[in-house]
Amino acid sequence: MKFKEKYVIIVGQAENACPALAYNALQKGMKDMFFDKDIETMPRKELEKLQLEKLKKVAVYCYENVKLYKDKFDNAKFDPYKIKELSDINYMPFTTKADFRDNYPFNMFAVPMKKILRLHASSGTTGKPTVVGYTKNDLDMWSDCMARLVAAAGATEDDIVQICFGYGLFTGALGLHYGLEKLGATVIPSSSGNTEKQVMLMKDFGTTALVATPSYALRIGEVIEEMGIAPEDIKLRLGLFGSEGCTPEMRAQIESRLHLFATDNYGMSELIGPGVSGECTERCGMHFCEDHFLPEIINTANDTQCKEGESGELVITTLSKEALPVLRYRTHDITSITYEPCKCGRTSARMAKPTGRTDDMLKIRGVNIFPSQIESVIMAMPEIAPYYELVVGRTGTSDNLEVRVELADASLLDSYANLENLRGKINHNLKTILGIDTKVSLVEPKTIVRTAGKAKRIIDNRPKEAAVFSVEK
Ligand code: DLL
Repeated sequence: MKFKEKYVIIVGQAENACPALAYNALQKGMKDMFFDKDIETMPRKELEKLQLEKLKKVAVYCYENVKLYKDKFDNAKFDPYKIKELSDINYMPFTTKADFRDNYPFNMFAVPMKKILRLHASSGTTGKPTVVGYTKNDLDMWSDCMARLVAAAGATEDDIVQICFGYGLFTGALGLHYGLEKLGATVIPSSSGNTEKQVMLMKDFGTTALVATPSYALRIGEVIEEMGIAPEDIKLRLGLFGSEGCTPEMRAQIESRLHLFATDNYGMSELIGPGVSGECTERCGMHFCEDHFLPEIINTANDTQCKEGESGELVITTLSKEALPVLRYRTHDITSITYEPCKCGRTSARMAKPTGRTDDMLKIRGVNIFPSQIESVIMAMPEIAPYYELVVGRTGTSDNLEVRVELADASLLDSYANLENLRGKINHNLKTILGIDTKVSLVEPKTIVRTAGKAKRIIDNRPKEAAVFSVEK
């Protein structure tokens, strides 16, 4: 095992609507430790020096080994041999999802197939998936990043971790799996679905940490309740969540149902999978594994870099990948970055929870709306269950939106007046946040579909050519 040092620190105020519960979860043995302290606490000047060296190498490596980059650089008259400082990245062309599509399946690989040990793929909404390949060194780097991030979130070698991401082409399960094994934790590769069995295993095996999408974590909480299992019979203390957005309100719901301390992980298949960034126990942003992933925030109006703290599109350059290096990848995720030192001692940049994607913004009667704004309202109302669907249509040039929410308690159905009061209250709360009226529909308890992976909350009824966002990505 590669622990360089172990640290036990008292965790400060976490971003959390349920501080008492989270604190109890921490008291159940959560420690904050470093997996690779030298790198994780490296002074920023040294880190930036390392990044510059790696940036120079990866730019030349891409130019010499991937036709796409040779063409892009030549067209943009960008000379990879002349990079002198990190800010020279501003002149480097971007890479997009379309580049992956155009080079399907393997044309963006920088090594011959015999060097590829693993393939993963992400499902797109239409057509072919995005394919990613890994060399042995890539797989080692990936599990190192994951081990760092789960250790930062409080996982230890004493944890019994149930991985409820779907195993298969999706990067989530195997990414967490190998990282947690590298840390020394006990892994239960239970995959997603068959939730009653998941709960049985959780109880019988004494699972202490759960890996899942936030929406599946909620579903697991619901089934624990349905099975009449007392929270004390489940030993969960830590949630390692990610792969989809989770508002603070939804996180609070998960924590109060599962009695654990929930942490967030960010990543995407094209870049590696999970392992790009993740929260430490301070929960004040997700730390990048910045020696491997160089982040920028781009103003989409003019494609220039934003200042620290400003919100824009996250763009990432992989600094160490061999099989599939990716330069200035446009993630479409909207977030901001801070370089402020974190109380945990890590020196890496941190990203805020993404507020949405540049391609999932809805324009309703001229007002820009992100689904996460709606989620924050719904999750904060006890009368409604934490499940919802957004049905988007189009009238003329504007989108219209129906918000379908599920009643928490069937007894509300007995009174029309109560239902109307509730609908009015939801409408009012949504209007306060969004600034416009929306159509709110109340549906019976347990009628909105539960998923074991990423929730599909948007039903897009707009004519095909008008749909400007994709739901899955
Ligand atoms: O979801 C990788 C992953 C697996 C990350 C497990 C974390 C944990 P993709 O399927 O390619 O990869 O989806 C990537 O999911 O661009 C975001 O829009 C979204 N996403 C991922 N993590 C988060 C997060 C994996 N923590 C896309 N918060 C990304 C919000 C997230 N959105």
